[in-house]
Amino acid sequence: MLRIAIQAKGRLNEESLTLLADAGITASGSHRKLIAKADGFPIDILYLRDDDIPQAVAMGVAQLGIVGQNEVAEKGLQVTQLMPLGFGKCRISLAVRQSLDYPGVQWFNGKRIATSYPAILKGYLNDNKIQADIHTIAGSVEVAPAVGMADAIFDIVSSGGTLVQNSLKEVEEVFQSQAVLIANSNLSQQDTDLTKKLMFRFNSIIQSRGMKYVLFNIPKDAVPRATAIIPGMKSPTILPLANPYWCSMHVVIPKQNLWDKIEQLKELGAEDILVLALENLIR
Ligand code: PRT
Ligand code: ZN
Repeated sequence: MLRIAIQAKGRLNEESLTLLADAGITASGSHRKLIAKADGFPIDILYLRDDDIPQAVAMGVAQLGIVGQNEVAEKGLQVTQLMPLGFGKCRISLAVRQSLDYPGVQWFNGKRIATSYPAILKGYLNDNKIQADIHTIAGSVEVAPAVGMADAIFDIVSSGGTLVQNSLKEVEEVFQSQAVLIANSNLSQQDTDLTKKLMFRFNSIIQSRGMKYVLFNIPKDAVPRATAIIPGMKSPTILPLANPYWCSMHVVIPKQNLWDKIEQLKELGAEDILVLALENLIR
C-alpha cells in the first residue's frame, strides 16, 4: 500500500488534490484527517506541513510526496525527485532596498541576509566566494531590512508584489522551483510498480494541460496548407462534410501558440473554429 504526503493547507494543497483527483484519486471521508484513504487507487493521503514532507518521504513514513523543489533542496535529505508537476512555480532570489545602486553580487560581502532558506543561500554564497552573515528567520522575511534586522533578504518571489510593497528589489535569482513528485529511495517492487502507474497518469494530465483540442471547417483545397501549419500529433483528422467542397479538421495544439495558429488558419479560409479543453492526453 502506497502513502503519499501532500501539504495539509497552503499554496500547494489545492493543486495537489486537483492533480490526484484528475488522476482518479479522491480522498474518502468528508472531513480531513491526518491520513485519508483514497478511492480509485491503492494509496493513502497523508496531510503534512510542507516543511515536513521531505523528511516523511526520506524516512519512509510516506513513500511519495508532493512538495516544492525549494523544500527538497533546503532539507538536503535523501529522496528521489521523480517528476516536476508544473504548478507552485516560484524562484528564490536575493533582494535589496530599492534605493540601493546595486553594483553586483560582491556587494553581499560582509552583509547580513535574512532568509528561511539558509542552506540554499549558503551554497550560493560559497559558489560565489562571498562571506556574508546569514540570519535565519521563519517568516515575514521581507520586513527584515525595514526593521533593521538585515541588509538584504533571500526569499521566495513569484509575482514580485511583496518585494515592491516592502520597497525591495530582486537583484539575483538563485533558485527556480515548482512542485515535484518525490519518492523514498528504497521503494519495494510493488510500490515501484504502483508509482509508475501514478506517474503515467500524472504525465498524461500534465501534458494535456498544455494542449487544446481545435476543430474547424475549411475548404478542401486548403487542407494541405492547413496541415503544414498544424501538423497535429501524427497528422490532423479530416472528416467529410455534406458540402463536397468543405471538410472538418481536428487537431491538438499546444496552447502557447494557439492564437497564432488560429489567425493563420482563418487566412486560409477556416470557419466555425471550436477550441476545446483537453481532458486527457494518453500517448
Ligand atoms: O504551513 P506550511 O508550512 O505547509 O506552508 P508554508 O506557509 O511554509 O508554505 P506556503 O503554503 O506559503 O508555500 C508552499 C510552497 O509554495 C512553497 O514552498 C513554494 O514551493 C511554493 N510557492 C509558490 C510559494 C510562492 N509561490 C509564494 N509566492 N511560496 C511562498 N510564496 C510567498 C513568498 O514567501 C512571499 O512572501 O509569497 C510571497 C511572494 O509572492 P509575490 O507573488 O508577492 O512575489
Ligand atoms: Zn512550510
